[in-house]
Amino acid sequence: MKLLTHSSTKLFGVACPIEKASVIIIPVPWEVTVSSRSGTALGPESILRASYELGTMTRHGASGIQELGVAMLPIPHDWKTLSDTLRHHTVGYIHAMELGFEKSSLKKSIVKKIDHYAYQLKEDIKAKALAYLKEDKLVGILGGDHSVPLGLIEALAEFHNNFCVLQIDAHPGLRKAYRGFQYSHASIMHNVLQLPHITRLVQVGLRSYTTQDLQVIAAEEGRIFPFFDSDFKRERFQGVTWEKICATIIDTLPERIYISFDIDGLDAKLCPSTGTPVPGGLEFDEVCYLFEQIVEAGKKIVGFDLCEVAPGENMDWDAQVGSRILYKLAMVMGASQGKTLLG
Ligand SMILES: [Mn+2]
Repeated sequence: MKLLTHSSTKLFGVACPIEKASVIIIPVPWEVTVSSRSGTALGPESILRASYELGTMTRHGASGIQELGVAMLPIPHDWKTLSDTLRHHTVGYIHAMELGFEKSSLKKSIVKKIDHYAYQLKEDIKAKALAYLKEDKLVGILGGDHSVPLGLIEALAEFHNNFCVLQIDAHPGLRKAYRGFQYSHASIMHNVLQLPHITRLVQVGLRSYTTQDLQVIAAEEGRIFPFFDSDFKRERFQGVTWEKICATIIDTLPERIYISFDIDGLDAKLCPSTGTPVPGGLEFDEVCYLFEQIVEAGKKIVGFDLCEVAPGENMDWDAQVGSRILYKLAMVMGASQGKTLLG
């Protein structure tokens, strides 16, 4: 695959040519299978815009990012257009399902069509990610809904025999072909676990799940390590420090970690426009501290995704939070690989 050698995005307000970047961000404006509110296909664009202001607002300014070199590829508007078109079909299909027509052959053909394009998207992302990983660059995905990181995780599996996925999320994402879609956002971790390279899935912030989810978690004991938000809250109310809780989480992590960050893992006040906000959740500073502690513990972050950020009607609030999380993810990944200092 021919690598892009220019960037027109100026993520974080810094013009970083792709050939000089240590970290490549692949934007994926895709939300074909989202089940409730839409908007996350606009995530990459809104975060990019919000990121222009970021350089002046952090302790180290833009210097950390400049030193690390972070470049976001141009947003692929053709995928956004396809996502919008296919989503019209999905909305009709989900509505028909709710009315009890899910077995009709017409609906099956819609599912087949959507699975086909979702597979193509995954392969496209995988090919892009592989090309940059081979150039010794670090790669992050900016969604889009939570179905989109699978291509990057598959690409990383070609480089690492075993690694762990640390998932920040209110939802387990363990449904098998949710609503019939193989690549549903609600099935991301089910799909990830099909890769034998993923030795562990550590889920942090869970607070919206079904009995079925809990059964899957129990059946995968030793491979899935769930951390429920309600347990965090109870411990915090009883005086346990966040540092201690972080240490417990870090104890479950092996050396190599992929971070899959669904923005709804955060307190809903920080992501009011995301598709499925849930009360409770992690604070911004708590999650930043957890990431810093992971780096301090000497773990290597091999890749990440940030998904489900949607601009909504709150102007750019969701995107402001999202851009700061993206900044943090890029910095901690770079720092964990010795390419920059924690910023
Ligand atoms: Mn979620």
